[in-house]
Amino acid sequence: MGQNITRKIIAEHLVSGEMIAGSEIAIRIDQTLTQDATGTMAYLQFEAMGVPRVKTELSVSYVDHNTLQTGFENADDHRYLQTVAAKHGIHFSRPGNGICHQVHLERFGVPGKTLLGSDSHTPTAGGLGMLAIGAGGLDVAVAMGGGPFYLTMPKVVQVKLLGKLSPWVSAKDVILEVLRLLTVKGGVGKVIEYTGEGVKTLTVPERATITNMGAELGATTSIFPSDEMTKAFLAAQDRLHHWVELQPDADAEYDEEIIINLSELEPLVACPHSPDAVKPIRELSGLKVQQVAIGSCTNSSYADLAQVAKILRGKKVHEDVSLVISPGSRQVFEMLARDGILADLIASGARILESACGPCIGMGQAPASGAVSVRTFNRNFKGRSGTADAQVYLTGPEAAAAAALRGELVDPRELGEYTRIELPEKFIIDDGMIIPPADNPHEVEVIRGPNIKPLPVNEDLPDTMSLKVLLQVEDNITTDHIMPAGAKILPLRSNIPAISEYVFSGIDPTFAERAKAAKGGVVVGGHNYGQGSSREHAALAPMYLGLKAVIAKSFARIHHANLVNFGILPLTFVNEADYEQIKQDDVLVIRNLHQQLQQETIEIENETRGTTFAVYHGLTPRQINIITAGGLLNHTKKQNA
Ligand code: MIC
Ligand code: SF4
Repeated sequence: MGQNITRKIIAEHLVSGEMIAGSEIAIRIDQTLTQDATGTMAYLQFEAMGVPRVKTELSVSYVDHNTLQTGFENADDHRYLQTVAAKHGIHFSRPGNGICHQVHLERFGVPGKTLLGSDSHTPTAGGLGMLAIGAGGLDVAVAMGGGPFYLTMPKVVQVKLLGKLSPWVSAKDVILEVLRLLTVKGGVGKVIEYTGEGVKTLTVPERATITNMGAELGATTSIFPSDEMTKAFLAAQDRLHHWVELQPDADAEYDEEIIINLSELEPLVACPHSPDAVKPIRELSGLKVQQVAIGSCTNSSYADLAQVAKILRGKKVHEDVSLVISPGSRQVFEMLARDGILADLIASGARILESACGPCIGMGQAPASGAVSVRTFNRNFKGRSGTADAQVYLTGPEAAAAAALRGELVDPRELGEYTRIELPEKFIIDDGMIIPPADNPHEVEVIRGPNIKPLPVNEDLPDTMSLKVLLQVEDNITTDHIMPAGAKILPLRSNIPAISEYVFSGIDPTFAERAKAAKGGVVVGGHNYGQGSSREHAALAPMYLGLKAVIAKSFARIHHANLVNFGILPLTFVNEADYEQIKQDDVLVIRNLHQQLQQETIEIENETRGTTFAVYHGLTPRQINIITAGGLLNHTKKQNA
């Protein structure tokens, strides 16, 4: 049987398990990346493991999220990250050097290798033919220590691309089309592998836009072949030596297949408040727009911003629109400046931000009340922009630039003549803002500011638990609901007691208080619970508040793994109708838990209503050991002792 790319890379990195879709496997990790908002926890956990130097081929620590320094906290975190990196063999990409995924694609990604990153958009590097997976910080810490990464062997979906993109239609429209077809939960347990003649027409940065936003499908990752285009990109990055060819076998088999004809696509938009609420832009033509934000790890390559500049050249941003642009990396920023393109952006009235995540994670630039904001980003979850009632629409850079000029949504095909921006033959190479690990690690002192608090420790999982239903929520609850981000809360990422006060604050501001008072509780959810980011704070902070279990109709992959890592039971209804029989404040009792975990299902008594219902735990023996120990850190300590 012919192999696809995904299975080839997994086979080469397999440490344990069988490559049968749905069963647990472990793979060796070649490279890791972290960013500052998840990195502080990941490195605190790495330090707790007592491994002197990372055992990966390459580990990089980026600073890109918490760059709005409204107090000492973020700067303290940056200093901690820089010193801990120097000491333990990690490269450190300084604030200002760019968004982790963009910089990793440019400077470090290698086709055929594995990458584990503490950020859900790590699959961006799949644009280079890497098997790049997002995970919680603790899993990344384990990988840095040389441990394997455990995951469910995915199904592989072939997305066969035919034809080539028409003028004004971009890579963003390809992934929006995939989201329209598969929805935000359609990728769970799957790798999306792109094949077909159409692939050859897409540059690496375009492929990276597609693999980046594959995260919104809930997919394990997305991947492209490594071909002549990959070679050209790596050569332009002065990294030809990193190129290897990677193609599926001619008779490769896939679990599912989707065909997309690029020539038939048109400009699309994802409507509030979900990346899969996709429509043709022409259907929304005329909708008044108050803010346009261009950037993020999805759409901030040199070609993206050069295309935007071309549209804006010699024109002014509409008087009712605020246009903000954040270049994806310092490489992109410097090239725009040297080519004079930056001058066109400035002259048009665009507000230029530093190379960082910025507005994408609510780090500044919150829109006005009720405003329509058009963004080239990947997520439009309610409230993520920093304004609870803002209406966020996601488009490609061309449509965003058009909206900035017209003050309303317009199909960019109305703009007239189109020229495609080619991949530069040579990028500007300057790694001066990436600090290599220290030669004298024993002399490096790790500096911790007062905001960096020790990791909270969980207790062993009790055998009998009486748990209050603290909250009942609907389908597709995101980690932004569970543990909000934004300029006010993000600086508390290294301080679990402080950040835990904000758990579910957007849904119910009394949650933290009630959870602490209940001394043990459960959250009841719908389908795809915990979709979105990899932030382990969405498990760690609820754990700190006493959450012992989440009962949902289904879970998103990374959040499920994070719950296990922090000793919270992820349970799914055997009979989904039982969801309706539970109300907030009900008391649920689980008895003989340790014995029940040896069976397929667990019986739960609803003491308040005098009923019982069954749930699946779906945990492997390895995961049961972790959960009963109160989480992966406790489990590892016990094993070592
Ligand atoms: C996001 O886009 O939500 C983030 C912020 O990059 C997160 C990571 C985090 O919460 O720190 C992600 O996607 O994993
Ligand atoms: Fe940063 Fe936004 Fe990308 Fe997350 S999605 S890594 S916040 S740019």
